[in-house]
Amino acid sequence: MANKKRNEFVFNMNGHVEPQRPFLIGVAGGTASGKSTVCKRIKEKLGEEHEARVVIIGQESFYKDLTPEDREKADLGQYNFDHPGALDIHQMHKTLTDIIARKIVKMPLYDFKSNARLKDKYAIVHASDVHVVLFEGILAFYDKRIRDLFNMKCFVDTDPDTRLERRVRKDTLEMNRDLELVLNQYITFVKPSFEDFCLPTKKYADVIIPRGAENTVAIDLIVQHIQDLIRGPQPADKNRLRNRARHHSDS
Ligand code: UZR
Ligand code: MG
Repeated sequence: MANKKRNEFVFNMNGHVEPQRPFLIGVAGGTASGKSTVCKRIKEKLGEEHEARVVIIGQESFYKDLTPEDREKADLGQYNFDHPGALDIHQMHKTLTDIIARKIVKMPLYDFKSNARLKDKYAIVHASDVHVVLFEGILAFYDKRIRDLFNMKCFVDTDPDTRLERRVRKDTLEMNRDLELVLNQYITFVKPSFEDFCLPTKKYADVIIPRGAENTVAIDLIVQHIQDLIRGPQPADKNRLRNRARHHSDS
């Protein structure tokens, strides 16, 4: 029964039935804006209410391996993790295109505490039976080739003071980092890079989510929209389309 239902998932965009590729959603926004939580909520709702299989991919999986010198800098809060150059954009693109092609994809896992990929640990995504992929990161919309892969683009727009407060709490309480280093890194790298590389990509968003995860209305609307695309036109819509077509051919 569950399988039958899953086979019925066909994405219908602008009246065209697309071949069954996963529906790819990009979620961008500044650090600590609530991107991961927004994705989690969307995943929970789609899973619980619509039996959709949803995978969340974080941009941090694509941080480049650091050289010993960069590692030293990172430990002193002097490495810019917010610059596009810190990311392996090519691998990011390849992973997403492989997922679209329904391949089995091996993704590195990242550890924020050690600023490094976990050794010999991967997340395996079986893209053949995934319905929706949420890709989240500060620079999710930075590269045009990656941007063009998304069926839907959301920008989580949370007040910068709130983001700073959360960033400081996370880094000091959860990561045990030194407050002075955290604030220094924020003012030297995080804030300027946000303004240079993240904020300018807000214009590409289809949906802007003010306040992030607490915005349940926006999240419900997004989930509803995805559900409509997943189900394709319902009988009532089909009748309406048929009547409209008849009307046009009569006139
Ligand atoms: P999100 N970051 C680290 O602090 N350490 C790392 O090894 C990798 C990333 C931070 C980075 C960035 N800078 O702003 C943030 N800081 O992760 C992006 N400070 O992650 O989008 O989840 O906030
Ligand atoms: Mg995050």
